[in-house]
Amino acid sequence: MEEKWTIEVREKTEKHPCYCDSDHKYARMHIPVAPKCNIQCNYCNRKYDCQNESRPGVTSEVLSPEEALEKYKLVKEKLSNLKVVGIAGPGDPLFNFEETKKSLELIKNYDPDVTFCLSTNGLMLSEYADEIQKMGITHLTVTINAIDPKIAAQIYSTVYYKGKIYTGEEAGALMIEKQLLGLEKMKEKGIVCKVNIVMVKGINEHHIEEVVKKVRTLGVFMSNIMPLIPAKGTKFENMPLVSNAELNALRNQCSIDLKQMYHCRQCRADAVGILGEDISFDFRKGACSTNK
Ligand code: CLF
Ligand code: SF4
Repeated sequence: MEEKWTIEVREKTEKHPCYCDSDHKYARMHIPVAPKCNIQCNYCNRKYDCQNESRPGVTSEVLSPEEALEKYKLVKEKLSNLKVVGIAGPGDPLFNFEETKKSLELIKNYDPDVTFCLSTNGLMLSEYADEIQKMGITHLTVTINAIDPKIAAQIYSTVYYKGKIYTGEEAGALMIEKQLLGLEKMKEKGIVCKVNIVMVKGINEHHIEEVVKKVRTLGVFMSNIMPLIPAKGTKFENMPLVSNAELNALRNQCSIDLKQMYHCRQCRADAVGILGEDISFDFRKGACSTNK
């Protein structure tokens, strides 16, 4: 890894199951403490709440910060290879900032060695840059599906920012401006960033290479191109599926410019365990089972 990251951060990256080329040794745990979102992506439906459904935004329960700490203690006891606590929804962690901050504070007091990871839509990222660094977050993902407002307008239906609702190209332009500014700030702070991109056939598939080239200039560690999951009840529910061959061809093409992630499992907001070998851990019932 490059000099811009401290030795401590580089060591954490080597044990982060999403950032390292996985040999499936280390586990991560998502704490679902962030229920609200400030935007509406056309592929997102957080209403379906099913134990058997595995996709981003899905959780069986939303936890308070105190419950998240209790769950962390239980999981840590069971998984000695647990390295990372991530907040990946079900909404946006920065739009639920107080819950995010409190949860991480509590867990850090209990286990100062844990790696903290956030996944955000990026709208509030530049504004919380100082706080993110103070909270000890070392790894951060921003989902950037387009850097052209016309394309972004087809993916985000509404954006709520500072008391105003934006739609169309205005919404797309605002998202792009904030996401790119956020990445710039993260780079200044020495935080390791990854950019997730949802590949939507007919909308952004021919534009993704451009997104990757752009975020590379902002010092991101890698990008993660993920296929659209056409979830029921969303505007994109009838959109075509992306095949593995199409997905990997695009990843290979983009790997010329930037390191690519090939092992993403499009995790639930309450995922726990090694990637692809999640443990279903119902905190309130104290139940635990494997969910491969
Ligand atoms: Fe979670 Fe995301 Fe952190 Fe990993 S997941 S917040 S970076 S700890 Fe990983 Fe899951 Fe893919 Fe995300 S496999 S969906 S990339
Ligand atoms: Fe859903 Fe995340 Fe988009 Fe918010 S940013 S609408 S939680 S996918």
